[in-house]
Amino acid sequence: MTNANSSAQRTLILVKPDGVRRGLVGEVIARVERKGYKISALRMLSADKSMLETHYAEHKGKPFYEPLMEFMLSGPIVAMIAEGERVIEGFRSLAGATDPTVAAPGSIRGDLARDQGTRVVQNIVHGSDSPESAEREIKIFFPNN
Ligand code: D4T
Repeated sequence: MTNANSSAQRTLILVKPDGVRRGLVGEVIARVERKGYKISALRMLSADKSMLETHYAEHKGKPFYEPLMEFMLSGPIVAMIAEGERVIEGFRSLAGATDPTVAAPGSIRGDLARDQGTRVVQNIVHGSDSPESAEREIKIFFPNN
């Protein structure tokens, strides 16, 4: 084996304002750590509009874009970098489906979130969906990492 660590990855995880408001930061961190991933950076911040415009550029123009921006600006968030083999896929599995109503029980969204009747889904966490997205998103929230 020339590269025994080829599947090691990093991902950006956000605890969104609903997760912070509900006191679920520790719960999210505990699940990530219990799964065995390493948290290599962590910060609480209030996102600004330009960070979110970059982060959610792919959703610009969609009906949920403005409510999503408003929601993400509605309170502090917690950003972290998690590392490990296949962590991108692994965290998305821990998070569960985007729609918390049908997210599998056992997942963060399946256990801890539901439809609140709002114009944007409030689903506690974000996780990068590819290595390219992860590196792009990490730069937004951790410019020095
Ligand atoms: P994030 O990006 O927050 O981890 O969520 P997902 O990867 O699961 O979902 P996404 O990027 O497709 O959507 C971003 C954000 O918008 C909300 N949303 C999404 C919504 O309110 N209505 C919708 O129809 C979609 C697709 C939820 C997450």
